[in-house]
Amino acid sequence: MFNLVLFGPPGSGKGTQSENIVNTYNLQHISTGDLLRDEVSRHTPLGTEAKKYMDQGLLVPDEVVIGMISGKIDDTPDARGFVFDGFPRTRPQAEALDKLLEFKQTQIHLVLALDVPEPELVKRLLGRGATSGRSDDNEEIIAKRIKEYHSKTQPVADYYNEHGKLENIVGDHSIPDTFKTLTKHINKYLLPVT
Ligand code: B4P
Repeated sequence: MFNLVLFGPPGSGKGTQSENIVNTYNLQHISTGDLLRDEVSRHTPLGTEAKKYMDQGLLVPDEVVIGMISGKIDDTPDARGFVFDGFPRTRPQAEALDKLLEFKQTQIHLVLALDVPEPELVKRLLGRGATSGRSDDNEEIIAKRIKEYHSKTQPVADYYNEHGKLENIVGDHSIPDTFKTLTKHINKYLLPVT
């Protein structure tokens, strides 16, 4: 089994690149953003709680997100591996994921961190907001998300760096060029199936 974390600030392209990666390597995609948006659209109690945070550009509480992930991993016991997209986003989430995977006798093998300058992030998120109907479609919420990223999520990169698993990737090249760079790192662990 091969498990990858795709890491980066809001709008760095985690969702975009995850799609390409799971198709190329036949991995399971776990996006906490997608899972939360699904809960919101179905008006579940979890979704109603999560929406309060998401609409303000804040992270959803750790216990909510960690509970969701555990069930999702159990759904596909025969997976070739997982791409964790947008998770972990806090150090407690990273520690919980390590414990969960250890219990399942596996681990995170590689963390690829997309590095994109802030003005480009804002531009992309405004562009996505114009068509997606997502709540982070204005500069005030985007600024809050980036602040939240620096205070709570950036320490996750330090955590994986301490464990020798982090690779930094230039993320402001074109989508295909960025993908090519990502595959160079993944190919050291796993061969493409397509
Ligand atoms: P997410 O759904 O994870 O998404 P994101 O960070 O906004 O964007 P991503 O990096 O995936 O960028 P994308 O590919 O779309 O988070 C949403 C919210 O959910 C969070 O704010 C939080 O409240 C909550 N949440 C999620 N996970 C959580 C957790 N673990 N704990 C707590 N809360 C959690 O790319 C953005 C745009 O750029 C797109 O339009 C794309 O087409 C474009 N783009 C991508 N790559 C490009 C490139 N190379 N060049 C030009 N454009 C590019």
